[in-house]
Amino acid sequence: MSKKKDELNQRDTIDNTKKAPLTTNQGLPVSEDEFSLKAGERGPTLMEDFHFREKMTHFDHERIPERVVHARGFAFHGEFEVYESLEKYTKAKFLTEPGKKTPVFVRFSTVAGSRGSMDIPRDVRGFATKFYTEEGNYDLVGNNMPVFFMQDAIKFPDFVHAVKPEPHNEMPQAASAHNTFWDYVSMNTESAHMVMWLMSDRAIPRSFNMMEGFGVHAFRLVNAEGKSHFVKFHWKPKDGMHSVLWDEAQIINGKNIDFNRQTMWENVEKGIPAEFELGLQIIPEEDEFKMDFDILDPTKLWPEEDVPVQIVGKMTLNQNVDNVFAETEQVAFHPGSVVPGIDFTNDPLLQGRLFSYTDTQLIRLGGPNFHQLPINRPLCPFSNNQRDGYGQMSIHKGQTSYHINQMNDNQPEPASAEDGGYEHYHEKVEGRKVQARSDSFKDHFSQAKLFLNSLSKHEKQHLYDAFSFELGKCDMEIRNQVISELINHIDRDLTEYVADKVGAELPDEVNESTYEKSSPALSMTNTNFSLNTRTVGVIIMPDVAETTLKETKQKLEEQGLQPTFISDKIYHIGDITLDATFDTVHSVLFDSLIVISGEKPLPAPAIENLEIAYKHKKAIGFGTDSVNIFDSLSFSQNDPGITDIEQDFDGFLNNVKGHRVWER
Ligand code: HDE
Repeated sequence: MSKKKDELNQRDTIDNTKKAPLTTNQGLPVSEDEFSLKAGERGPTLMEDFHFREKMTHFDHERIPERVVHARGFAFHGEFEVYESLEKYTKAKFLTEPGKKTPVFVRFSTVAGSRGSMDIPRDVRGFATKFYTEEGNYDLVGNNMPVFFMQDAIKFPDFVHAVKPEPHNEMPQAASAHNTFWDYVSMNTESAHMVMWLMSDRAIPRSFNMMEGFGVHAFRLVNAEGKSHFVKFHWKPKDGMHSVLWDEAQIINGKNIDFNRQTMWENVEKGIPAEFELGLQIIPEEDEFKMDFDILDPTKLWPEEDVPVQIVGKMTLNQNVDNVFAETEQVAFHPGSVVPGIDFTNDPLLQGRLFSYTDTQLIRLGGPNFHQLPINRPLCPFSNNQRDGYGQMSIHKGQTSYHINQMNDNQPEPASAEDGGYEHYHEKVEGRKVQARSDSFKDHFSQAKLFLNSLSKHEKQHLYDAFSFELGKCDMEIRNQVISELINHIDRDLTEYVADKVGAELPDEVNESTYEKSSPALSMTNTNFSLNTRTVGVIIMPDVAETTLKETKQKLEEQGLQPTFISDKIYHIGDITLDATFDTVHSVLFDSLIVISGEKPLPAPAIENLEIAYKHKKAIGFGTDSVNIFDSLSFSQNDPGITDIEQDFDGFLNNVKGHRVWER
């Protein structure tokens, strides 16, 4: 168990699984919890019933404001292990002792939707990590996309107002496919690059363990000698990055709104962790101006081919929370929570974030002591002269609460940098006070084009279709505006395709970016492929032999695959009880399907599931005795990705591992 989870268990858990009397909050045992105190059996309820009043009052106050963005999230405990000392770059202790393990808590989230929205909208995913280090909590509050919608934090409220449901009718929920979002991005073209990411498959990840994470901004690493390097942080998923299809996402959101959180929660319960490697892109200070963009601009990525990602450690998420509200909802991240050896740059987006996160916790968690909540408390001791406030949970002893003091020997006392005190990097700064943006931030389209240039054929097609879907949901004036002001500046072919698809005007002038570079690392085809956590829906007919079922189950489980046996009702075949019916599951919830039928023809729901799995380019396997199923299907056993599992089980496994059969 990680140290943090251990601490939570020891100090803060009220274990309701154990036998214990029901008491009031004052500890008084309660004798009656079904009937309120009344004057006679049919009489009015009496104010005097303190247990009723306390129970109801607490209930009335059970909700807190959801996060203004990233409201829907799910979190896991785990640990981070650094592979080798990074003392060359940083003095952060959790990065300088090889093999050192640091407890972490990671919250994954969507951005636009409210707390009860669905798991797979088209959206950015938050990927926020709290490292409980011996030098205090370090928060790496990142996303699953490496760039952002704007360059200056002052524009964040405008952007969020535009992407959230429209204020006059609060529609649509958790979606960017509406007028105000597209009006905003076409009028604020610094969003162009990020919009390309949002329209790509990265916006609909298959699961939390199959997406990358990015710190987005350029940060600084500072070593013991005070030398600084610019750094960008990456999380690389061990299972590779994979996404669902948009058509599939829309069905999943109806069939299982909790799809992402449920799959990972279940895996962790089964003892299957999610693993990510930490990567660093480093640029020495003296190379600050060597790229063809400004490295402080958060709408630009540093191509991995130019600045390689050095893998420096591994994070393993292997424990579920015990209580979602206490942990996932009350966790408070802040990009300003750093440790010695990690510092900020002048990225104007980052600078604004440094203000926003504490401010938002004050309203959300109701006062200045939220750092004392069990999930937020550092594992190392902490002490200062901050006192009182709502929800103060500590009893500070002593007479003085100010610095400098003589009465208490000046305790608690600041530490020098040598003794672990945080010292801000001594950056030389000069300039006039101006409200302006550097010219070096003004190229909005080159990296949007870089991203497009880097995609494979099917990824490009998905992006074209995503633009067409989203603009198809907007008014014609907005479609025209987006086409002429935004995408015509990125790529003409994309512009022509989308304009034609949504019936918009095609601008006469060809004005596309001529940027020619590509970055293979941006394509999801260049990733890891693994069977880990992959699922198989096994459709069976009731006349299938018990031995066939047992063999299939064993073969799949031996490979680490997770089979779910499905039929029209729950049959008991020998000592096997089927897992699910066509009423409760659907092919969109699985990575692949197998069908094993006996003599009987396939029922309609089985046909529907197989047809949809085929449409979603999933691996489909069948048993040799089931060849006649193809009489009722629109595809044949010779199509790509359709395999006889008795003849070619490895072929089936390869198709599952490959995620999708794109050539179909
Ligand atoms: Fe955030 N962001 N953000 N953001 N952000 C919040 O803080 C904000 C930005 C990110 O799971 C809020 O506690 C501003 C970039 C994540 O609890 C709020 C700006 C990146 C999470 C806030 C940004 C992020 C948040 C809302 C522009 C990727 C969820 C609730 C300057 C690097 C953390 C909260 C969790 C949450 C402000 C831009 C990531 C309002 C002003 C860029 C993952 O403070």
